[in-house]
Amino acid sequence: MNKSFFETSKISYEGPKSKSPLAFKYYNPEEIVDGKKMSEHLRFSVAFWHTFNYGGSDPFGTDTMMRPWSKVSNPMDLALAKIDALFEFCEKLNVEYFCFHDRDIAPEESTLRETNKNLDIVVDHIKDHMKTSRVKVLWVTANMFSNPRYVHGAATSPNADVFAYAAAQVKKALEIAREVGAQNYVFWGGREGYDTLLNTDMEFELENMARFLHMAVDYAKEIGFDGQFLLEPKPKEPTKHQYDFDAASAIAFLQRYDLSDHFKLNIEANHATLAGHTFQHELMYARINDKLGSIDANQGDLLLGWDVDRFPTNLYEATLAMHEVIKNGGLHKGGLNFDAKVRRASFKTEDLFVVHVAGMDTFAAGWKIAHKIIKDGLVDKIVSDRYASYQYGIGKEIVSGKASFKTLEEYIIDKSEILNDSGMQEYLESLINQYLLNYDD
Ligand code: XUL
Ligand code: CO
Repeated sequence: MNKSFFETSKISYEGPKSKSPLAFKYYNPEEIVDGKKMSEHLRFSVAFWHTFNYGGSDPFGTDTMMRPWSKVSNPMDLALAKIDALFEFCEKLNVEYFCFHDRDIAPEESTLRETNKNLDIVVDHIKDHMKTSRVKVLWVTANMFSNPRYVHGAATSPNADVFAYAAAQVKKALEIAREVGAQNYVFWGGREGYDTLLNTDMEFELENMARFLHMAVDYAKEIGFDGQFLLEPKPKEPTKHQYDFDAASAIAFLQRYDLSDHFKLNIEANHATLAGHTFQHELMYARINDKLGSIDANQGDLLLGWDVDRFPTNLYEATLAMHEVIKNGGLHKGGLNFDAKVRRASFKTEDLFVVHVAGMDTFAAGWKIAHKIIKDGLVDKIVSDRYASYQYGIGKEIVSGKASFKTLEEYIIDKSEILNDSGMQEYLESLINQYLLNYDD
């Protein structure tokens, strides 16, 4: 437990003049804004799977990354070593949270009973670390997409034995979530969708997905797990069509199956763009429906049509995303989880620190710019002025419910001219540029 895995020293804040790849320029975790530390506003999290399990392979080539723990050959020793490395990494990076799938942290055996025994050993090890560390668990999830048994889905599999296996797996994952004090529990429906409707009873699959989620809610209540449940929308990949396609379809599903009170959403940037939306659109849609729970902070590459999980460095996108987070009153139990991986060519172990620093600085700067935009109120005023006609006269009657088709016809039928105003889009875009360049004024 005392062995060090990383030569990199603790990352500190050096300010915007620093050019060091291993120092924060914009993220000062201790800085207080609006009565809260920046670390509390942003609640960064390391994704265990990308940071400790990814070795750099892609469909065309093998691993490129030699990690300090790569030489440990016994699977359980390796699992425990990675937990040690995780706590050292988070502490050096000044990140307070991490997220994991059950199968990320312990090897799978031929029966669930045996697999669960491995999990128990690793979870005990996590709890030991937590006794002396301030690192906590943002969310836990179950991997119900990698093992071949999930070839047709988990809760939406046509095979009832698979449904049962998935249920038992989530039961255990919820027990783990309670054990480690996870603040949230995530369902990403990796294979909960279809490849062809020719072999799919969509209605039955959706009903089964709802039955499954109700069982999860009931079991969480039974064992006293009080974390927030989250659905993570994604339109496709690995399936052709995933049922939780985007925020709008996930929210409609929750409402239709009476799950709305129990779930919020975990919005991922690259999933938003795969669905043909901007990141901000998905965050705003979730927010206005009181469903913005947490964020998987990454970015896609708009020239590529698949999920690339890049570390986020696009300041413009980050600013608009943080605008939604601030308007949401923060992320509450949620956080900013870097569901992102280093590029295959960024194979040095130190790169793991460099990319997280880049992502954290991007969101910290974006948060501050968004904070200034909201505090100045100029953008908000332009938006509210645009709808000013609903504050008096006929507009007020529409909003208050006094108007009907008949009264509206009476009002408009003899009006020969309607006056519209400019949408001001280009001015607003240049105004955002001004904030991006002068956020510290
Ligand atoms: C896959 C994805 C997952 C979920 C957790 O695209 O985002 O890693 O975040 O299963
Ligand atoms: Co994700």
